[in-house]
Amino acid sequence: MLFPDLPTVDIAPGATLLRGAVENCATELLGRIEGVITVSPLRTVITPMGKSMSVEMTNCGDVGWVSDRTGYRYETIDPLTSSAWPALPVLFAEIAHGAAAQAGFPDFHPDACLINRYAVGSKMGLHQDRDEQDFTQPIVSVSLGLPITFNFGGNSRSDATTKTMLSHGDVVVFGGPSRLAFHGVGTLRRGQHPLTGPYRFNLTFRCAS
Ligand code: MD3
Ligand code: FE
Repeated sequence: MLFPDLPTVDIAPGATLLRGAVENCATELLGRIEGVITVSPLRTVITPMGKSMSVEMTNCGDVGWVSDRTGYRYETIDPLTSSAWPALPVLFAEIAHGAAAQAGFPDFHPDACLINRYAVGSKMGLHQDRDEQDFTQPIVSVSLGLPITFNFGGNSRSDATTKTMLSHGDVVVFGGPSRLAFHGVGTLRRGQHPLTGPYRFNLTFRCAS
């Protein structure tokens, strides 16, 4: 197992936090992110509602999550470059698989990784992730750089939310009863992280197709 001695915290049924799990490989992860961004640059996208998202994003893997006037979906071609998304780095695949296995999902082999970059003022409102084909597979989240408040609700938008801080190196596996829970993050506060400067990065690994 990749993180054998790590304490796990259940933040909700099916949601397992591996605090600091990737701290010791953060520099290598950020190097891989840089490599992806060189090929498929970060960009802001517009929602079907016509609003610009405050988070900058890109993808790697067989498919990538895209949003435009016509909707949300996964695409094999990056609409910005008109080429395939960069391949999922082996390190990403190992971390995602290892974290999911530790949380009780040993068959997790993601085909998509959404990379979000938060600058000061960026936020993400409460939403569900339901553009993927297989909801029996979890989503694995990796946080790097500045910390942010994570809001975690239930399966209805109006359900109460709990707040958890997500910090550098944290990994969370959202499966089972948490897979379709509403979630979002608060506004990124100004700060400086030794490895990411004024930014927070979040990787989400998905079985999309
Ligand atoms: C719970 N990203 O990309 S990560 C997203 O920090 C997204 O960038 C946030 O929500 C971020 O869709 C939150 C935690 C997370 C990610 C996916 C989930 C929690 C989730 C999917 C289902 C349930
Ligand atoms: Fe989400």
